[in-house]
Amino acid sequence: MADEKKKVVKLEKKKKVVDPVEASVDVASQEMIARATELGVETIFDRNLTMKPCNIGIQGTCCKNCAMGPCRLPLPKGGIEGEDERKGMCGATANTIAARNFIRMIAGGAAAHSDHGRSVAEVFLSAARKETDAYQIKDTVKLIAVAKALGVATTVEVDGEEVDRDLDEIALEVGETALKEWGKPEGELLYLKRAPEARYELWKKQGVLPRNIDREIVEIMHRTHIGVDQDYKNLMKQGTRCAIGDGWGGSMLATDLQDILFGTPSPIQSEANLGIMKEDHVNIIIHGHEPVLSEIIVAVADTQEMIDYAKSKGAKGIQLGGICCTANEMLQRHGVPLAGTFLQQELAIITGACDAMVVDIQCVMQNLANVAKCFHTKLITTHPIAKMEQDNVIHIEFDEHHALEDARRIVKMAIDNFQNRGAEVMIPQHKSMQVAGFGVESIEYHLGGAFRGSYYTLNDNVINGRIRGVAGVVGCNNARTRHNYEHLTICKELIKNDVLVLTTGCTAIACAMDGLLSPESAGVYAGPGLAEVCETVGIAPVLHLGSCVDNSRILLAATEMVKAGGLGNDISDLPAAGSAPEWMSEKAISIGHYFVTSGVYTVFGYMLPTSGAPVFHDYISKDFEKMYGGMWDVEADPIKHAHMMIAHIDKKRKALGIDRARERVLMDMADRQALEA
Ligand code: BF8
Repeated sequence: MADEKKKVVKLEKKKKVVDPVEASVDVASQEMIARATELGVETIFDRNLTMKPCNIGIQGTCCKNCAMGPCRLPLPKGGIEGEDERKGMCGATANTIAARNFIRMIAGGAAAHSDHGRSVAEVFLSAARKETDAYQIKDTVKLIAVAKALGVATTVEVDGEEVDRDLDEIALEVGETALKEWGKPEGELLYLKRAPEARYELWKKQGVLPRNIDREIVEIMHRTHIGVDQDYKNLMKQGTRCAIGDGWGGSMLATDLQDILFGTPSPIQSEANLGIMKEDHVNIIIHGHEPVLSEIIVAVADTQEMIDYAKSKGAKGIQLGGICCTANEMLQRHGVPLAGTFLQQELAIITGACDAMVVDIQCVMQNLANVAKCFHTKLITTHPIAKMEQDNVIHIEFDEHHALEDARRIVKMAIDNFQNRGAEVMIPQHKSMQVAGFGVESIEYHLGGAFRGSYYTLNDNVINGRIRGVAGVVGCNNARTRHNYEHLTICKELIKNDVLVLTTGCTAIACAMDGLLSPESAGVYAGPGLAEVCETVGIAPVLHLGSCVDNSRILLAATEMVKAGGLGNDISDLPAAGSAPEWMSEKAISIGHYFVTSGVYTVFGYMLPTSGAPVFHDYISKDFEKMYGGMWDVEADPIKHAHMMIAHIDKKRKALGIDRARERVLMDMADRQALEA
């Protein structure tokens, strides 16, 4: 008996309990983490305490590409003096293994973005062929712009006269041309020439112009198979080709075709955080990435028929909310509020008020099914490539040919479930106001005005030093770091130092939740120069540019800055830097690498899986800077991280000869003309 007692005490002692304040900086999340503990519902925050990451995998030097391994090559504690003699069974060095693993992550990330893009292209083609009632071409201005970028004729000759070509014809050819980018047998990606000319020429010189989107992904899988490419430099060349094919190919096409189908975003006001859920409404949380699904659900949930149906079941209406990048898609086009970031998906169900969580692809945790079991929530998977094994998950396959019926079924199922709620509803009462929906087009409009829309104004302000530089801060949440702490600390430090922040993905959601996307935040957090610009034009110092595929918008905004003049002739000349403070997904590595090879100094938080192979790490940092003008860096401390970015921005300002201009210079007409020349 006494022994048994001892055992129980010992077990109890062992069970670690999550400290909500240590786990997240967000009060709503803290409340829900505590609630999960109280109810005994296990979340990722618990598993973070009980499962430690593999010490060798984290270094990037575990190879499991054949059945003789896994071969594990940890770096000795004191480092390596003299020759590095570590080898796998086949003789693969630490550099080869780290490079193989790194580019397999690029392939995984590029595949995810690009396959998403392909689905959009297929729906686009269905719409252009008028095979579906659910989707139509919405933005014809963008259609024309994209047609031009893809080399599709927008005018035709009739009786010797050049006239506008029929829009349906243009849409059809745009759809067909776009879809070919995934697998065309020869040539190179058409969008590469949207990059500054100097960048395109550099890629050509380095031999990294992607041929088509899929091929570069497949070739990575081939080259990293046992006994193929065993030179980390050559492996990285393919990693580069593949990543460029993501940023300037699959992701960019996804963004463009989504804009044409669903509308190009423009600034829109909304709210963010779990507090957007309403106790007296049917709450439907949509989570994943492809707006192809969420667009139709937004439309159906807004119909009088569904609202009346919800009322007939005792609810006051229907509240939609988003998690992850689907959230960003619905927000930027319809103002649907954000429910939260990646790490809040389980917490949304723990409110007890989530009547349905509808998921498609990417960043969906399998544990959602286990959490949903503890509540009344219907968890609905919708995509043929993303199902779950747990038997409480409902699969309703979504297809563009019967999209409206599918969406109606899903929304009705959520409404019918409203009455099944238990007594345990607890919605945290925290949310923030935000303005989102920025893009290449709206930055031009906002900073230049309707009359003189251009990037000159932005460049002027960079040159005169009010804006010190521009940073792209993007990416995930990672349960190994304190939820949102790094995102917010880095963004605040950057804007305090007059760096304008462009954000996407979960960083954007984190900023929205903290109020950084409201114009008022300029006066509170931004340095005097940046605050002055923001207050003059009425924008926040952190601009939300959309989902993770929309990082392509950051590439194009940077290109517009180059084209506007005065800041060099390539992206690598700009006083700009990139960051992914809390990254975790393979997509983040692909994004990081296309930023680096587009000429951007890019810092990742937490860690990089390269520490076990220092020679390889030096290659993708120092050598890549020489080759591409952009490089990888890593820093877990958010303040140091931000200052590494600022130091790079200052280095670029010095190279441009504008480092002394941080005193205010008012430009007159002659100055402007000189700039434009
Ligand atoms: O694709 S930022 S956690 S949601 S992977 Fe996932 Fe990372 Fe969030 Fe958008 Ni992007």
